[in-house]
Amino acid sequence: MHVTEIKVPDIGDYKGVPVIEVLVAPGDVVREEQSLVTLESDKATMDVPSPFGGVVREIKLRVGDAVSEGSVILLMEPHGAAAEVVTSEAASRANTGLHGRPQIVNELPEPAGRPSTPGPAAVIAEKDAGPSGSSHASPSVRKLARDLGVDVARVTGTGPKGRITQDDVTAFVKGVMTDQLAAPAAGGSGLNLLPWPKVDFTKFGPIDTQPLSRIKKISGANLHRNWVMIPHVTNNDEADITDLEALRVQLNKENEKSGVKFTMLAFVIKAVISALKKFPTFNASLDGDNLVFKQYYHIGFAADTPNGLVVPVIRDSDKKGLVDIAREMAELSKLAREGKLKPDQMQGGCFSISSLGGIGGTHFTPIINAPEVAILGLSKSAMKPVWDGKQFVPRLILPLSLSWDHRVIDGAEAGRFNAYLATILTDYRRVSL
Ligand code: CAO
Repeated sequence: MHVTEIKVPDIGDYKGVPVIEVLVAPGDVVREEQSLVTLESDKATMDVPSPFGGVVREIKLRVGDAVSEGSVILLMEPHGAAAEVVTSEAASRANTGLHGRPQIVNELPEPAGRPSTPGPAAVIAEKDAGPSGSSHASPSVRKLARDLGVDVARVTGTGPKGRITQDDVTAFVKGVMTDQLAAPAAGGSGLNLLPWPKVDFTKFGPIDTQPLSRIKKISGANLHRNWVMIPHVTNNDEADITDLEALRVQLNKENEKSGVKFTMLAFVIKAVISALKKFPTFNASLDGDNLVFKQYYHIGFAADTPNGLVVPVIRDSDKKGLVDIAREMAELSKLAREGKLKPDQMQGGCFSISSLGGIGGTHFTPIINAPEVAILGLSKSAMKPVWDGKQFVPRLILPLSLSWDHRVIDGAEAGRFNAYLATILTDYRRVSL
């Protein structure tokens, strides 16, 4: 294999210049004059272009290395013998005259009688002297921005000292495209967000990188859309479940042999149905300018599984008794943990409940599960002193966190929903009213 050493060309008086970006990787096919690395001194940013086309075989330096004229950048296998001819022509064309004729190519192994060939000069940009004022970007990045019609002044740099990288430019373009696609027909300014921070975590300590699970990827995309598109508000409230807990414990004792365990969540599902019947907007979905009021009550509950979050749905929960709901919840939770839920067991939900009660916490902000318009979060119940008018008495208090879509529901209505739910949970006889 015919391999050629590519070296740093004549870069004027600059010595020990740090490499700030390596723009190619082993296996890359590069064009003549394509930038290979970016160097940055106190005063200038320089791109070192390839003297000819070829395939990169090995990179000989890393970001952060300090280099001077003659430092080896990489080994390249040129595109055939024609490369030598092209190289010298290209070198003359590319030599800007700024820093004389560079000597950057040495062959490995040097074929007998073959002179080393010159390459193009480094392309140098004075720092902070770009066409867009104080934007700090290397020549190759500026060229990429120009080619894509991007004003570098609008790009936020994430490189060292705020330098704009190629990734920043592409992230900017992606951001603009995404905003334009997502923007409503009537217009809108778009989010115009900063690019996601790119951090080399290995700089700070050892790491272990693992791919996201399939469930996390799917639920993540859904959660992200819901969080960004729905104007969420969360109302926090508390329910006194002292008597309900006593009932739950008693029922569990009586049904010990049946194998069905009544969990607090099963009671809450029944209570939620009463609240949904009283406040039908919470059992609705937005469809353009219409609100679709559902005449059925399918309740989803968030289940934590080793692979991520899933939301099985208990269909027609209003028509089922506590025993059936408790049994179905246990079955669906088991299937969820085993990754065996079928798609239709996660579809058609009207309202979701996310219970962290078995784990802990006081309140949280659940994310609405679109196209639903509200979700109830349950945290861990705890004994608290409650003033009964004469004295403080110990009561078991269940925290309720209701997130709702402000396009559909108003704060007063949400407050009433929570208060009503708390009343039912406190006096469970009301659940059937
Ligand atoms: N307060 C205090 N204790 C509670 C409680 C509450 N609100 N809710 C449940 N508990 C207790 C239960 O009584 C049980 O105690 P015992 O074992 O002594 O009887 C224990 O906590 C464990 O309950 P559980 O979690 O097995 O049962 P559950 O019906 O409460 O929940 C399920 C079932 C599927 C919701 C749950 O297993 C789960 O996955 N929870 C996590 C949901 C989640 O991840 N939500 C976040 C979504 S957003 O990322």
